[in-house]
Amino acid sequence: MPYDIGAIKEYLAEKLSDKRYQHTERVVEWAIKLAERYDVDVKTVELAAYLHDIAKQMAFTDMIDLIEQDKEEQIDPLFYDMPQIVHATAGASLARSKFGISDEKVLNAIKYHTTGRAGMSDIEAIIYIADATEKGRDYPKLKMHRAAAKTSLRAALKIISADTICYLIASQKPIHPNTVALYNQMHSSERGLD
Ligand code: DGI
Ligand code: FE
Ligand code: FE
Repeated sequence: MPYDIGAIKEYLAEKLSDKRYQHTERVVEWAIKLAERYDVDVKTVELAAYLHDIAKQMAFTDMIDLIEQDKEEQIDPLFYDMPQIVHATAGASLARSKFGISDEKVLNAIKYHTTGRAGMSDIEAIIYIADATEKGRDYPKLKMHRAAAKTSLRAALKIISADTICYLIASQKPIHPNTVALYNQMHSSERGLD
């Protein structure tokens, strides 16, 4: 699949703040390390990492328009209650429409990088984990989360999904079903995930 990483970086540098662009670069760097560690295709992970927050600084209504124009995506009614999650689906739409990305593995890694979901692929997990635990993040359990990422993708998904839900509850925010589904899958002994 041909894609132009130079054009993507140029677009990111123009559309994202310096801070957000630097976050993206740290996610790329960390995601590549995790891909090497877990024997996942590095080029696919690198592309998804660059693109993961491509829509992060778009206006809410522009993100909604973008998703509405994309035949492959749908407006989730919960977007209106959870504006922070919309950039993930909008990012997948933008990757499709602006950069001609058609690799579903990349598109799903972008789409599910914020909420996660049950049954995440290794590529999706790496983007979700690298995003939450890049070294510029600043929260008390960061060290523990990075250590979990080095232990196993599953260990990291387990602890990150739990802490995300704790954070959302502590801030009285609604929780998306995909966030809950990831947490439940990671905390289900029946499936032998512990
Ligand atoms: O885009 P980033 O800041 O790099 O990170 P992100 O894509 O993980 O977005 C984090 C935001 O998404 C943070 O404000 C929490 C929010 N979020 C994640 N899952 C949910 C959620 N917000 C709501 N309301 N519900 C969720 O399930
Ligand atoms: Fe994001
Ligand atoms: Fe991010």
